[in-house]
Amino acid sequence: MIEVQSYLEEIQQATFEKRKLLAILIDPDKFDETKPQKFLQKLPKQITHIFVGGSTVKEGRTCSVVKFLKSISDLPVILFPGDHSQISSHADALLFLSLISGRNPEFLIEQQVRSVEKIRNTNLEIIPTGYILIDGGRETSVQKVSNTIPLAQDNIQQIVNTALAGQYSGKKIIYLEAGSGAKDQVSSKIIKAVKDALNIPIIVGGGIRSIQQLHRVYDAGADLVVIGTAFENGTFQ
Ligand code: 1GP
Repeated sequence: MIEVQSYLEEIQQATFEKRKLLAILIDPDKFDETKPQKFLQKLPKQITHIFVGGSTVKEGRTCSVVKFLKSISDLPVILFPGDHSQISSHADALLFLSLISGRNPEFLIEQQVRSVEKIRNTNLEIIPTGYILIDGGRETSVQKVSNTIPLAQDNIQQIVNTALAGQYSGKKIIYLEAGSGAKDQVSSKIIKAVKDALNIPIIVGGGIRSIQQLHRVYDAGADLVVIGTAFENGTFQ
């Protein structure tokens, strides 16, 4: 039995034990704090984490939403920030993302450097995460905001090599992202190929709208799945 010491270790342990994890993603700009009961009732029963973030979020919103979520729920609240302005010391952990599928220095290192002053004197657990944007069949906000080109779904070798480059550079998690509201989710073939090549946990998100899709993604090898839009719209079924 491995002793659990951190949020990353919890994810690593669940991955080791093949216990699947589920995060809902809250976009702070769209979150309604006036109806906490409704929010709690809507949570899927399998939920293990709350992620908070968006491609762009109004200054200060992340912090108030994180504080609110911590006051109504015991679930770990993990930041999934679109940029350095979305860092809140009230969260439990931070996915310290590098957009490794892209070649835009702004999201490979600039935002990370700019976030340091906000992070260094907090208790936030930093989770180095390689973020890989994959074509989800429509242009998504993350593509527009990051000004990077997603990797094609049929270029599996490039996706696997990018994920492995992330692992070799010390990333502790790889996030395969089709983009919020994606038409096509990340394919099972991609998830399986990445899972077979890597020995770190894999997060998958983008366009997952149903239990069947959730199970398909888990069966392909995702360790943690993120659902945003379908939860937000109350259409996850
Ligand atoms: C987006 O992966 C997340 O960053 C979730 O996507 O909103 O499509 O569920 P959806």
